[in-house]
Amino acid sequence: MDKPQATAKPIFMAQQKEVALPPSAPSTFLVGEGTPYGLSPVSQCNVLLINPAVNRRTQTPILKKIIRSMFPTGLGYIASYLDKMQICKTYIVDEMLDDIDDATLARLINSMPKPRVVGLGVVTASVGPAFDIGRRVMQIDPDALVVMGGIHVSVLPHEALEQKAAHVVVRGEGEEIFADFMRAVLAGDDWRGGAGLSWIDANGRIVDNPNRSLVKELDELPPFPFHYFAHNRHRYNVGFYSILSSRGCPYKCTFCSTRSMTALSYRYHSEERVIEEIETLVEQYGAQSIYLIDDNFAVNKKRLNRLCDAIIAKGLHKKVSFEGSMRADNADPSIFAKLREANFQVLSYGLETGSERLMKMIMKGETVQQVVDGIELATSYGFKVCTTIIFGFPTETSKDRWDAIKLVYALPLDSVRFNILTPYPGTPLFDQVKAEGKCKIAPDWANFSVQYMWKGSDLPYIPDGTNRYALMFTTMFANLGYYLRPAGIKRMLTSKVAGGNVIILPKGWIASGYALSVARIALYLLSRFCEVAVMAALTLPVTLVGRLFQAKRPAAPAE
Ligand code: B12
Ligand code: SF4
Repeated sequence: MDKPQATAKPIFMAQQKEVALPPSAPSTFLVGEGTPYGLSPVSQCNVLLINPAVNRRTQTPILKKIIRSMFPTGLGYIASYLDKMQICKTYIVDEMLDDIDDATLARLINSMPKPRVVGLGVVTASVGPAFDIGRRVMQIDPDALVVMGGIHVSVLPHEALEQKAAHVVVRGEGEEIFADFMRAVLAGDDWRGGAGLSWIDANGRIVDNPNRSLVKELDELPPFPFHYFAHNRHRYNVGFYSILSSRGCPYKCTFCSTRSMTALSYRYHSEERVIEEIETLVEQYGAQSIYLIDDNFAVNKKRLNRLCDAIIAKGLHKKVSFEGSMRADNADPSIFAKLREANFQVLSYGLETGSERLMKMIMKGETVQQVVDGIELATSYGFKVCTTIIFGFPTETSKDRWDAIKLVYALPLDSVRFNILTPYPGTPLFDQVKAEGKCKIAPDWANFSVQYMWKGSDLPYIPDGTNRYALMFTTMFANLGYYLRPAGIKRMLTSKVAGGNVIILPKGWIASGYALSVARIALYLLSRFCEVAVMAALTLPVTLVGRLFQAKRPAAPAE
């Protein structure tokens, strides 16, 4: 039982140099006193935070290998806040890296001092595993409190409580809410009045306490605790070298979940704080490339200018490159020049669709042409540009999809990902398709993930005029076609990180043991594609009839 879990083989550390670090701990579950990372053993921690794995039905394990993986940011912030406030020590386990079987869970919980609190971070794609862990914790120790937080339970707090998977749900940003909760729990006080909590009373009634406001000054939160995750730095591939420099996004895209947590606010860390985190990653962990995981790092140009100036003044632009997501309409020549000077190399823009009509409908707030211009301008400044397209918006036609494919294939992009719309709860799009009675929710939301098409078929939403196989066929074709064109193959073989913001295929992978894994993945993808192509052909008559009906209906207003 106490046998350490095998540590996964290090995945490539693309663009990062290996610095002399203390030896890695052999396993997540053995980290504790005596490790060089200053982490506390579980026997000193009243809080166990778990990042549940994404549902296996949602994510194809074989694809997981090449998809960017990253430490659970939200849990890191919560743990370091409890530490800073000297409330208690926290132990973090990431199920994305290590399976948590019953014996392991029992060992962890039984090692904790009382009172014991187990916190789980939940996104829609991890509902099944999260609820399962919650129930298992309750069985192992009926006195332990199970708390859930994260975007999914913030939007739908009653679900976990009704399904007896959690005792308490923290709605919204968790640092301050959970700290107040833990203070009360440890003092033996009544925690039930805390703002931002939903809980279930002795009569089984759910109580939603009032909301708590967002953290006002982000810099009052402690710097991100990279040391909590450093023993697993090889297993998070390039995702270990990530910084969250701002929170939120003021735009109103109807498919995006961001506003469920941060409304339309945009808050950012001071440049001093961001520099401090960059220096930690560069000096302590040898980062050569850092990913800004902000929703949109370029909302405030003055701030971005100051940040770039600070990076340059410290000479960090000579040591490390940067990448991040922004909008094309936030870009202009002056900001591009400054970003290049600060050594930003990869930019991601969401193009979403090739149709101006759909762009208006999803309230993107920018036009297709603006994004196209932004991509071309960024490329002319030497940036590598990545984009994402969403197929399956309401009223979208098959012509819209093929137009988007043609458009994207002609753009000077470094990587692109075509996804099928996942109408996440909390978004206006979810409300719209649900109200129309067209949203299919599998048990535990297992069909809610952008990668679902590679694994399953019961998509959450299919627009009129197509069927699931036709939609999946087009999306898979678009993805495979992009990378299997001569230009795509060349890019995969020569780029520093092929796939840009999506997958991790470091330079030189073809001549390494990694090539075999890639071949297996390619075979899997092609076989799944053939399966879907056959189904699409068999169901073609249904699609054609659907289109006929669509043609007869009056066209949807262009808003
Ligand atoms: C960076 C990022 C990633 C990274 C790393 C994710 C990670 N584990 O940190 C990668 C690329 C790996 C990734 C993967 C995926 N992502 Co992502 N990702 C983001 C992004 C842009 C930032 C995440 C972040 O750092 N947020 C900042 C932190 C501070 O916020 P937070 O995580 O919500 O945590 C706070 C609260 O939620 C709460 N909280 C969270 N957990 C807990 C636990 C407890 C006990 C408590 C009390 C509180 C609490 O307190 C935290 C601190 O304030 C968000 C968008 C966003 N703005 O959040 C999308 C986002 C979270 N991702 C999303 C999705 C869909 C995915 C995937 C499912 C994609 C896929 N495979 O299909 C996977 C799921 C992986 C996973 N297990 O999380 C959606 C989730 C929508 C939804 N309803 O579920 C988002 C919201 C994007 C969007 N706009 O739609 N993602
Ligand atoms: S611009 Fe991006 S992050 Fe902002 S609301 Fe739209 S999709 Fe979400």
